[in-house]
Amino acid sequence: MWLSETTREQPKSLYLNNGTSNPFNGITGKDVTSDAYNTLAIALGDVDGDGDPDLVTGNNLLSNRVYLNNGTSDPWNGVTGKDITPDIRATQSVALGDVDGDGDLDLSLASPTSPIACT
Ligand SMILES: [Ca+2]
Ligand SMILES: [Ca+2]
Repeated sequence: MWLSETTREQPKSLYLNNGTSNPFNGITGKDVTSDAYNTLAIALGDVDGDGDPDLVTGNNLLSNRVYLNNGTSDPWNGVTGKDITPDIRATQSVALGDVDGDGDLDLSLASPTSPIACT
């Protein structure tokens, strides 16, 4: 699976690996969502603990969003993104990791004009 880095205000795209030595040859990307946020960074991680990777997007001067995997082979079909926080930043980097050791993924965001934020 490959998620494209998006261009400005375009939907995020998903490319599923074809299982060959040329893993994305002939693959057509699917839109993850019809949201047209100005996404500059993405990360995958199981943020709701159901075993499926979820998508977190870092957006430029818009709320950062999370898209929970629906558990099917079309993992974001029909999924509506949710704003993570009301913070508005020029997010350019997103990282997921369990920084407090409680077993849940935490989120770190970086932007060129704000301190690094952890959620
Ligand atoms: Ca999940
Ligand atoms: Ca945690």
